[in-house]
Amino acid sequence: MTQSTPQTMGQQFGRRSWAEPWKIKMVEPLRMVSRAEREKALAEAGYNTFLLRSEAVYIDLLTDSGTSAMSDRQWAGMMLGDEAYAGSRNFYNLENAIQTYYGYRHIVPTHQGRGAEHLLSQTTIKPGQYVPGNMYFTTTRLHQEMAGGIFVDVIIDEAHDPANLHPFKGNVDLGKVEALIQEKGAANIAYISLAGTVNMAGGQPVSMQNVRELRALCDRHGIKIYLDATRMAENAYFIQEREPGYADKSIAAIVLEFCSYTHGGWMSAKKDSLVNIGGWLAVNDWDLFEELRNLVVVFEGLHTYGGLAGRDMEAMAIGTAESMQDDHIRARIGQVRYLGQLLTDWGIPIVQPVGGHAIFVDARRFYPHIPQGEFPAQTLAAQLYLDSGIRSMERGVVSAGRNAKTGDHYYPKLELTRLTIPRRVYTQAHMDVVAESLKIVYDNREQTRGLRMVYEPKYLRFFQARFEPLG
Ligand code: PLI
Repeated sequence: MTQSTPQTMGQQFGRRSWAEPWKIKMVEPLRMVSRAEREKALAEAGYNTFLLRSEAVYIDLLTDSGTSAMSDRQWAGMMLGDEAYAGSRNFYNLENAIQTYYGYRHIVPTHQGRGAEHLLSQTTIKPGQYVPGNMYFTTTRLHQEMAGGIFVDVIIDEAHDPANLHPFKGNVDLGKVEALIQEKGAANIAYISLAGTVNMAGGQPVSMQNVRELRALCDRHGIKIYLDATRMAENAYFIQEREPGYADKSIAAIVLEFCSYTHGGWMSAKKDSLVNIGGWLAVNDWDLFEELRNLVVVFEGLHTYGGLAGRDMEAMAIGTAESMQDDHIRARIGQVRYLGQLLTDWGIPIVQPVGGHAIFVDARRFYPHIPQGEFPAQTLAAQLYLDSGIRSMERGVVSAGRNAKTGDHYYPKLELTRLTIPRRVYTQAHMDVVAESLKIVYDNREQTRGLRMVYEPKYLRFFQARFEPLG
C-alpha cells in the first residue's frame, strides 16, 4: 500500500517532517472574537463550550467528529450521489469499501456512530447482561444501559494514570475479563465492547497481541467481540510504530488483521473516515445481520441508506480509502504530537503518551486546588475559551454522568480537557496559538476558581449542562 511519495522519500533521505500530503485548495475565513464578546458568549452558554455558537469560536477543537475537511475526490463523489430510495449505487460502493478495508461481511449503514450503537445494543444485549469494555464511551455505554446491559470497565489499570507511559494503554486486562467470566458466567456476558484507540483514555491504542489473545480467551467461552472502529486507522499507526513485526506492514493491512480477530464492528465515520456525517455497523454473522437489517428500517431508514443521502455514502466510501493511506495517518498523528510536544516542553500536564486524535490536558494537575466536584476540566475549557476563543471539551466528571441505579456522580480517575484536532483543517501555526493560549491560562491557574452545575439534563449531560463560576 505504501506508495513512493514526498513523505516516504523524505523518510529514505532521513528527513523527519510529518508535513501533510496535500495542499489547500479552498479556505474558510476564521473570525477573531474580542474578549468582551467571549465573556458574554460564555456566560450565555452557561460555561459549557457545547452551548457556544460556533460563530463565537476562533479555533474549534471541540471535537474531531464530523469536522474534517473533505478531499477534492470526496467532493467530486458528492456529485455522483444516486439518491434512489432503494439500492443506491453509492451504498454498494460503501459496502465494497468496508468489506475491503475492515473485512466484515455484512454492512448496515447508519446516520452516525450512535445509530449503530443503538442497533447493536438492542439486538445483542439481554437485560441484566454484562458488557465489558476497554473504558466507557459516553454514547456507547448509554445505549448499552438503555438496552438493559451493565457496563464493566476491563481496561488495564495503566489507562487510568495520565502519566503512565505504557505504549498500549488501550489494552484490555485479560485477567479482569477472566475474573468477570468466572464470577458472572459466560452466558451473562453480552459481548466484549472493544474500542480501537480509546477516546476517554486519551486516544490510547490497543496492541495486536492484545486483541489476538482476547479473541483466544473469548473463543474458549463462546463470547463475541464487537469493535468500535471509529478511530481504528489511527490505532493501526501505533501498532505500526510500536509493535514488533508491524513496521513494514501498511495501515490498511494492520486494520484488516485487527478486525479479523473481532466478530463485527461499528463506526462513527465522522472521525477516521473523513466525512461530516455517516456511520455503519458490520457483522460476519448472517442471522444477526438479518435482525439488524430489519431493525435499521425502524430507526434509521432502508438498509441501503440507513439515514444517509447517496452522496454522503459516496463521500464515506472514498474517505474510507483515504483514511487508510499511510502518509495521511502519519501527518494526522504528527500534527497532534507537534502540539503535545510544545505543551510538554512548557511543563503543561497532559496525558502521556500523546494519543491519536487529541491532546488531553490533565486538569487535576493543572488545577490541583479545584476539587473534582467543582469541575476542574470544565473550568479549564471555559478559561481557555475566555483567553483566546479556542473551544475545547470536558472529559471528566461531567462527561462520566451518574450511576443510573444509585444516582451518584461517577468520579472518573481521569479529569481531562480535550483539545481535539480536526483532520486536514488547521495548520501548524494554529497549533502554536493553541499552545500559547494554554500557557497563559496555566500561568494564571492559581487565581482560577471552579464551577457549580446549575442545570443538568437526564441523558449525556455534558452536552447541555449549565454552570456558574464559584467565588
Ligand atoms: O458521534 P457519533 O454518534 O457519530 O459516534 C459516537 C462515538 C462512538 N464511539 C467513539 C469512540 C466516539 O468517539 C464517538 C463519538 N465521539 C465524539 C462525538 C467525540 O467528540 O469524541
